[in-house]
Amino acid sequence: MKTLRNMTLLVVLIMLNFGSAMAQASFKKKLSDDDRMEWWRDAKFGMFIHWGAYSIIGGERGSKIAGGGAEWAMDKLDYTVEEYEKYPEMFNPQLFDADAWVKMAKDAGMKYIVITSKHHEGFALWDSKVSKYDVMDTAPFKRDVLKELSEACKKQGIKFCVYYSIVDWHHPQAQGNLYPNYNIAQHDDPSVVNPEFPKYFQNYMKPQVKELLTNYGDIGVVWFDGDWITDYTTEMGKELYDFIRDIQPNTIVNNRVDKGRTGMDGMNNKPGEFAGDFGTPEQEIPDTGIDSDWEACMTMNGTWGYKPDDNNWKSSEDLIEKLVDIVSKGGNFLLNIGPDGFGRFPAQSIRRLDAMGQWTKKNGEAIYGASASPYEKPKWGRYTQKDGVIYAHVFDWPKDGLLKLNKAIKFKKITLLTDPNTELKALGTSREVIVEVPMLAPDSPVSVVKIELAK
Ligand code: FHN
Repeated sequence: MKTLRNMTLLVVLIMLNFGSAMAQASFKKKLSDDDRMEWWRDAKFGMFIHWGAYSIIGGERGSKIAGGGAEWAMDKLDYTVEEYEKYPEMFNPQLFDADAWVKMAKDAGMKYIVITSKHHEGFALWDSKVSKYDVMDTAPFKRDVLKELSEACKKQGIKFCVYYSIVDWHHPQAQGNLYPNYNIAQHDDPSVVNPEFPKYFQNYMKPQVKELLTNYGDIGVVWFDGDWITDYTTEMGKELYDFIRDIQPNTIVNNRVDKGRTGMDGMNNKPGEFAGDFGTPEQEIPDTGIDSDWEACMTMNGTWGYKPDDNNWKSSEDLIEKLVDIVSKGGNFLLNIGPDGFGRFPAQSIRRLDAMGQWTKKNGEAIYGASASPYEKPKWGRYTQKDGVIYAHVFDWPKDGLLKLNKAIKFKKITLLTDPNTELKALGTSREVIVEVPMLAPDSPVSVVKIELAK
C-alpha cells in the first residue's frame, strides 16, 4: 500500500516537473527593442505578396477595367457582397507551390515574405476557425496557404510574415453592410461608420490575429493595413499591439496598427505617441534618411493584386537602384508580387526577381546589415556603410575613369567589391577624394566600390 502511495507521489512529482519544463520551453524571452528589430534591420529586402480571390478577377469585369490596384476589384467593379462571394467559392489555385515561391524570393536576395493573410475583400487564406469565409470552408482549394508557406519559409531560412487588413468589405460588422453602395468617397467620410465595428474588432479580428500568431510558428512581422477607417481607434490600435506582443513578444508590428499617420503618409506624425515599430511609406522613397525604422513598399507595375492589363512595369535596373537608394537612407524595401488565380507569379515579375538576384548575389555585402550613408547623396549614386567600410554604389560610372568621393572619407584601402585583390589608386584633396577606376563599369546597373576606412 505504502509502495503504491510512493509510486503515485513519484508520478505526480514527475508530471509536475514535466509541466514546469514545458512551461519553460514555451516561455519566450522578451527581447529589447533593438534586439527584436535586429534581423529586420539587417534584412533590408523582402517580398510582399498580394494574393486572394481578387487574383482570379484580375481587375476586369465585362468591359470594365479597374483603375489602380486590382485587389480593390470588389469595390472598384461594383460587386455586391453576394456577387463577390462566388470568387472565393472558385478559389482553387492548383499551381500554388509554396517551396517554389519561397525559392524565388530567396534567389532574388529577399530575406522575408509578407503575405496578405486577408485583404480588404475579407477572404482568409488560412484555416480560420473564427470564419467560414476562408480557404478551407468557402473555397474548393482546401489547402491552408499560410501553413504551406510558413513551412516552406522555415525550411529555406526566410522569415515568414503576415499582412492583415483591418478593413473588411465582407464582414457585416465591418464594411460588409455598406455594399453595393459603398463608394470611394465614403472611405474617407468620417460619418460612415458601423456601430457594430467594436464587436468585429473584439470577436473576429483579434481572434483571427491570434490564430495567425499561434498556428504558424514564429511570425516575423504583422503588417496591418486599413488603419484609416473612422471605426478603428487609437485605443484599439494600442490594445491590438499589446495583444500581439503578449502572444509573440518578439514579433515586429508596422505603424498601421495604430492611427499615427496623417492620411496615407508613411511615417507617424508624432513619433512615440503611437504603437508600431516602423513606418510604411507606400509607392515612394523619402528624399533623405529618416531617424527611425521604415520600410518602403512598392509594386513592380502599378497594381498590388494580379492585373494582366497593367504593363507599366518598372525596369529591373530601376528596381535595383531603388533598393540601393532605400538602403542608403536607412530603410527596407518590400517589393510586391501579385500571383494569378492559378498560383503563378507573372513572368514579368520573375524576370525582375532574377535580375535582382544576380545583382544581390554579387553585391549583397554592401546591402545586408548596412546602414544609412553618413554623407550627402553624391551625383553619381549612393553610399551605404557597415563595419568601418563605406560602399560607393555607382549608378553613373565616370566616363573619365575618375570617381570623386566625399572629401571627409579617410580611406585605408579602396577596391571594386567584385575584385577585392586589386587595390585602386586614390588621392585625397581638399575638395574630394579622387579614385582611379577602370574605364568600363564592372557591373550593371550599379557597380560597388569598397572603401575601407582608416581607423
Ligand atoms: O489599399 C491597400 C492596397 O490595396 C495595398 O494593400 C497597399 C499595400 O501597402 N495598402 C493599401 C493602401 O494603403
